[in-house]
Amino acid sequence: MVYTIVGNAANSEIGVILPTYGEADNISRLIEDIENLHLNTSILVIDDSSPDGTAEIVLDKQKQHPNVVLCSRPKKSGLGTAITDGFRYYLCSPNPPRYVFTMDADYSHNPQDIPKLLATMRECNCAIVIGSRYSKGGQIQGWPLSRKIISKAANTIAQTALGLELNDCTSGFRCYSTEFLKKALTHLHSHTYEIQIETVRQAALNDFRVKETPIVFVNRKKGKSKLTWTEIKSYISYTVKAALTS
Ligand SMILES: Nc1nc2c(ncn2[C@@H]2O[C@H](COP(=O)(O)OP(=O)(O)OP(=O)(O)O)[C@@H](O)[C@H]2O)c(=O)[nH]1
Ligand SMILES: [Mg+2]
Repeated sequence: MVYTIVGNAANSEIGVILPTYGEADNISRLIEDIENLHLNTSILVIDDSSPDGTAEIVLDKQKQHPNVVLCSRPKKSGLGTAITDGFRYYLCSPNPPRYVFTMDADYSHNPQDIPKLLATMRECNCAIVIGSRYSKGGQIQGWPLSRKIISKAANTIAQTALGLELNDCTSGFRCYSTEFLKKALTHLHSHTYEIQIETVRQAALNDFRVKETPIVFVNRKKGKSKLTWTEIKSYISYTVKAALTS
């Protein structure tokens, strides 16, 4: 696949990966709100040639914010590969950030929670800090019952099949230490949403610590969900195979 990368994320302490497919209504505000935290961040948008012009909005934002990088991929290629491409980009940069965040670009994850996850990471010096919807103090707002059931089932499957002692192993709002990512990257092969399980599993297998901090997750108000049966089947298939081989 040929990727186009525009921008430069050099010398930031924190890298933020935003995977996007059809997030034109959300991306501008999200970038601004991350910038307004005034942390030493760079923002890497991994966009799969969204038909709604997400990439053009990001290119426009670069004029004001040179720390915004756009990686354009030719076609929709899955959340898992978007995240691992983001990890690869940061790890291959001349001066990688110390911490790498992943968050959804639909505004379900509040950028105001970034400092909270970061504080937990700095305190505990762990591999991953998860923004957890299911820890005490965490919440989900605006999801219909059907979506809550899918999320709970996905968590229960991963917890029981793989023995993961986490309240929320599927949350995509995370802070990773670069040290952990360097060790884990070659073992990450997920195409879609199972990337969230594969990463915590790698941490567990290699005795890295994972911590959770509560977040309030708000259902997207704009744009469409990309979660389909294809992603659900891929998630179940990964978890079952991982359980059988562990
Ligand atoms: N680059 C890229 N990004 C993706 C892909 N699939 C999903 N995303 C992005 O990943 C994030 C999570 O996807 P969502 O559609 O919000 O999925 P979800 O959060 O599980 O489901 P809802 O919030 O209920 O819609 C969003 O920022 C999406 O734009 C993909 O194939 N490629
Ligand atoms: Mg979402």
